[in-house]
Amino acid sequence: MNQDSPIMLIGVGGAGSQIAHGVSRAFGEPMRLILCDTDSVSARDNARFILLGGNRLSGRGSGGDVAQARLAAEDSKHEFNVHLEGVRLAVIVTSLGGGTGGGASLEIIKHLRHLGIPSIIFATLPFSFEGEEKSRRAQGITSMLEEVAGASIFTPLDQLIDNVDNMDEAMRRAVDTIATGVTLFWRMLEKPGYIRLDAERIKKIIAVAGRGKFATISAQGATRANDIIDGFKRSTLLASCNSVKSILLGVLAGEDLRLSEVGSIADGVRETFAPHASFDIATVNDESIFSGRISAVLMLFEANKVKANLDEPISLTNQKRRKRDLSPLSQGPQGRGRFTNVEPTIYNGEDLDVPTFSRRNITLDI
Ligand SMILES: Nc1nc2c(ncn2[C@@H]2O[C@H](COP(=O)(O)OP(=O)(O)OP(=O)(O)O)[C@@H](O)[C@H]2O)c(=O)[nH]1
Ligand SMILES: [Mg+2]
Repeated sequence: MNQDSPIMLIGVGGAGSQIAHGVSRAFGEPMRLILCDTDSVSARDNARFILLGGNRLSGRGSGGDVAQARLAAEDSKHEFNVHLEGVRLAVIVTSLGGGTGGGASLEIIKHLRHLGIPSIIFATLPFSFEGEEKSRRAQGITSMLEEVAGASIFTPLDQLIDNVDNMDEAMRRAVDTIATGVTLFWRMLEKPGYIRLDAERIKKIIAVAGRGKFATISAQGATRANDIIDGFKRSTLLASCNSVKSILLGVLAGEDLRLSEVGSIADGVRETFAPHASFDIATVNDESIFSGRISAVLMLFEANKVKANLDEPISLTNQKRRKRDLSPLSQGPQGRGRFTNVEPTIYNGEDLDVPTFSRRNITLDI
C-alpha cells in the first residue's frame, strides 16, 4: 500500500470494487486503494475495505436501493478520514445500475469535496439487456454525481465489449477494458516520464473538468503514432463529445518513444477533437511494460463547471441548493427553522436544532 501518494483510488459497490481491484492488479505495484461496499463480499485480502452502513444493511448490499445506499455511506463516511492523510485527488470507479455504486459514490464524493479533495469518477452504465429499470436508476443519478464530482465519465457497458456475444466473456471484457483504461490513467499520474503533470496541475484540471469521455488505444510498428490517431477518430467511446473545452492526453511508451511521435499524436488529437480547447499532456516511459508499443489515454471534457475555489473546503450544507433540488420539507440553506434566534445546541460539532435530514444533506424523495 503506497501511503505517500497524493492520489487515492476508491472502488464503490460490487462491480466498482471488482474494477478497482482489477486496476490494482494491473498496476502491479502498491497503490493507495480503498474498496467500499454495503456488501461484505466485496472485501479482498490485500486491499483496505470499508463496509458501508454496517448496522443499517447488515453487510448484504442495498438490493438496488439508492436511498439506503446513500444513508449507509453517510453513516460510514468518517471511516474514510483516517485513510486520507495527504490525499489531493480521488479517483472513484463504480458501476451504476444497483444501489450502492451510485448512491454511495454520491455521498463519498460530497464528503471528500467537503474536505477539499476533488474527485474524478469513472462509472459504467448498465448493459441494455439489463432492462429499463436499471438504466433509469443509473441515469437518475448521473446528473447528481456530475454536480458534485469535478470530472465525471460515464461509459455504457455496451460500448466496452467489442461485439463479444458470450455473456460471461462480455461481462469480463467490460470490466477488463475499463480497468485497463483507469490503470493507464493511474500510471500517467503516478509514473511520469519526460513530460509530467504534477498532482496540483491534475487536481486543478479535474476539479473543473465536467462531464467527459475517455478512450485508450495501443499500437506498435512503424506507423504506431498514426494508428493511435486513427483509433481515436474511430472510437465509439469518444463519439458525440460536442463541445470539448479541455483535453488530457497521456502517451505511455518504452525508451524508443520519439519526440516526433508525441508531437504527431498531440497535434492529431487537437486537430480532430478541439483545436482551441485547453490541452495538457503527460508521457510515461517504462521499457518493461511498453517495450515497442505506445499506449495512449485520451480524455475529452466539456468543462461546464463553475470554477471552484479549490483550496477552500466547500460546505455543502450552506451551499445554495437549486430550487428543484429542495424537497417540500426542506427549510432552505440555513435549516434552523424556528430555532433561528436562539443559541444553537451544538453536539459533536453538529447543530441539533437543525433537522437530521437537513444536517446530513439528505434529499427526501417525497
Ligand atoms: N461487466 C460487469 N458488470 C457488472 C458485473 N456485475 C455487475 N455489473 C454491472 O454493475 C451494475 C451494478 O451492479 P452491482 O455492482 O452489483 O451493484 P451495487 O453497486 O453493488 O449495488 P447493490 O448491490 O444494489 O447495493 C450492474 O447493473 C451491471 O451493469 C460483472 O460481473 N461484470
Ligand atoms: Mg452489490
